[in-house]
Amino acid sequence: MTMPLRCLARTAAAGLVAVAALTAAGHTAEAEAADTLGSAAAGQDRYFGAAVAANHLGEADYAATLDREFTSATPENEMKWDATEPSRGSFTFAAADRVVDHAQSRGMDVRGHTLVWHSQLPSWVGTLGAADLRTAMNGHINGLMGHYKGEIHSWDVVNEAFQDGGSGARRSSPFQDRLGDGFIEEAFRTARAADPAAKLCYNDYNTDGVNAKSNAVYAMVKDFRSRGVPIDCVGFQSHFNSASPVPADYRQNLQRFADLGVDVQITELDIEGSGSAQAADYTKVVDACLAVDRCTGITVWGVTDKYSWRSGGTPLLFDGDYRKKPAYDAVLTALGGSGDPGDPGDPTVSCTAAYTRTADWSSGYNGQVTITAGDAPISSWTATVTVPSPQSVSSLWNGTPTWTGNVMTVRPSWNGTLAAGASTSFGFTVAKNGSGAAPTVGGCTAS
Ligand code: 9MR
Repeated sequence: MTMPLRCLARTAAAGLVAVAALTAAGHTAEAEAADTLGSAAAGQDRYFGAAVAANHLGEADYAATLDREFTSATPENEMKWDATEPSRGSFTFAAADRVVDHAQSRGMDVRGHTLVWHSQLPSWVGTLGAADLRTAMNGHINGLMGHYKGEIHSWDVVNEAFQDGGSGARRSSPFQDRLGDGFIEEAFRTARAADPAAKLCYNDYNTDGVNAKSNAVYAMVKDFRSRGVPIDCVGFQSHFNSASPVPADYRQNLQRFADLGVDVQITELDIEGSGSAQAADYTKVVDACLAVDRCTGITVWGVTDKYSWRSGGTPLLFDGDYRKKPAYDAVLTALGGSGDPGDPGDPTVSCTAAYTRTADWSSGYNGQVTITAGDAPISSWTATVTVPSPQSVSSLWNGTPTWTGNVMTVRPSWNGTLAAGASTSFGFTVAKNGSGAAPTVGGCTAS
């Protein structure tokens, strides 16, 4: 039952991809600047992907942002061993299918993550002896790759098999401990037979620059290439923060792997931080990928900061309200695209006005209105103040008033430009003429 359903999905998706390609070609002919991450990356012959969680697809903004911006989807957890084969030989694909079906129906490609990994491994795997474990590993690869045969552009066949630190040694895992170094080669050979159309990747972290760990992976890939072990790509996870910044030799490292004859992919990119510093780091990563011909695509590890595995570090391109961050603009620009003001997802240009009475005496008072920009920078603002009759305004500072009856419309004098969230204020002196009533501030508009 399962295979025919997945084959139908694939055929439908292929049709959609063809339409998308035609549309993209039309855009190029009109020389329009690409205004999404996916279309800008396509202009550089690359994909731009995101890790996707099945349980968020029902959230309209999540799905809309994913569908608008990305051309590749990696199920964040749904294809892992604990999710797909919780007990031996019994496969559950429902959650992974939801991600794959969603992606395909929107013309996105799918990255497979991951077949053989020491983590998110159901406990039964760790109880097996060597012979049984070998059979189980190959059975797991065949089960997953068979289910999605022809539908996955790249599979992370083996994930994180090397230790951190200076030794370049393999990491202890049931596979390493019972099958020895050869388990990686065996996994790749099994994977090639299971789905010859899929690119087969080795994926790891802290291998983004030249170091002992990446040297060990490099030696393995070189050995595989020289002996004809089927490997097509190396994934560089690229989880960055202040303790693990974008390495200065990132491009050189990607290039030395590419020179072995494999593609390189940035597979789980996120960079903790905010504002222009975060944006500059994202630019470094995109520039490095674009400088390496065989860097075929970039995947960010999530759509929105609020669902990131490092959500406290706000490491992604969209904030928790799906607004584009400066890092988004930097990536789009680095990919050769450009956004339009008023794009969906752009922060709205807005301001608020708040009134306080700052001084009061028998015949008069001073009022102050504080103007605060919303989530986007503004270049001008307008606030209205209704002064109750019979009061009159005798002076006003830090603003330029025009009058209609007793409604005063105030625009900036020198203080129109405000950064996102920044404030300015104007003040005025009122003659009470017998009434101490408060003025009414009628709101703020920004441009
Ligand atoms: O983002 C994933 C998170 O939701 C899971 O809880 C976590 C469990 O191990 O795995 C995260 O994804 C990891 C990926 O599969 C492999 N590289 C490191 C990623 C971040 O931990």
